[in-house]
Amino acid sequence: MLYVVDSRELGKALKEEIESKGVPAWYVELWGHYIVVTPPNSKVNGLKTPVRAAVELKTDYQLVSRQWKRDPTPVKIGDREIGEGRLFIIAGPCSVETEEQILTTAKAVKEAGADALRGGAFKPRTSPYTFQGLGERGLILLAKAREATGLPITTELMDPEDLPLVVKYADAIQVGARNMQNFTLLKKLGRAGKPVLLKRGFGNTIDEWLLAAEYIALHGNGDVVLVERGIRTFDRTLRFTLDVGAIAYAKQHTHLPVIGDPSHPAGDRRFVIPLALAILAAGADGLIVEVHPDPDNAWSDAKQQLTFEQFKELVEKARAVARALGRV
Ligand SMILES: [Mn+2]
Repeated sequence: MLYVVDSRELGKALKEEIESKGVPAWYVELWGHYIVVTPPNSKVNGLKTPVRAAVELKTDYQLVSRQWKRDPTPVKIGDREIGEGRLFIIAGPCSVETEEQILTTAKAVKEAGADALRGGAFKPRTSPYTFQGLGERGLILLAKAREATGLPITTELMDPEDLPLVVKYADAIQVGARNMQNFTLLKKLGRAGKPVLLKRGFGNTIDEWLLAAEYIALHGNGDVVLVERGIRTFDRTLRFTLDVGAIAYAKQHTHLPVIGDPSHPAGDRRFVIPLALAILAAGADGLIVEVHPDPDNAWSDAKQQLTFEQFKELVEKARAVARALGRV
């Protein structure tokens, strides 16, 4: 059950009243609402605290569901908003490598029309022998690029221990596919005070993805952006299978923004633009895409990163699709 009340005092009173009847309850302030939630299918009768709305949800994820909050939730990244009605593009290299690399990329993607800069400092790599990221040095270089261009920066957090460090530099924190169900990390991000870009695990269902978002919201952070990045199927021709249906489904079932990553499912730069356009056509609010000044010599994901020229082409085509769908 989800209850919306008129004040913090009423929220706390309602939580106490429900708990006195032996049912667990959580109080959260999210998206301008005072909310009390109890586990799904745990209706309590005869409550005395006045409530504005009591909603019985038909899903396990409650806070992030569109069943009670029909208006879309915009999420602010730096001074820019990601949400319904406009196209938001995050671009940058897979990994931060050198000062020159990140600065030239930041300038190029900004000029082409990107809204935010991405760059990995802590890299989740399949092999322990491959480049693991520059760590804090990478974060410092990202901050320099923000200073030079004004673009907000997003980067992945892997280890909950690095949270204070990443919070210090990043405007939004990425949770990678491999960490989507790292519940310790998700709970900590609930208290991080920064927007979260939550990638879908490549072996996870849509419901598991939405429940991961619910974890972050229930622990106090409503600024969550869902990111579809491809799943693993029987077909290994492309690196992953982009699940465009998941984007359409998530847009209808949650009020949170949904974006797509065309780079990792493509695995090859020749397929990134078509996948990006499919992501937008399926209803996503934006893209997160890998761009590198010299992709062939990149220290990670060399095959799939776009050149500056290709990124310009992507932005032009993406804008045309967005316009056709009534977005700006
Ligand atoms: Mn990558």
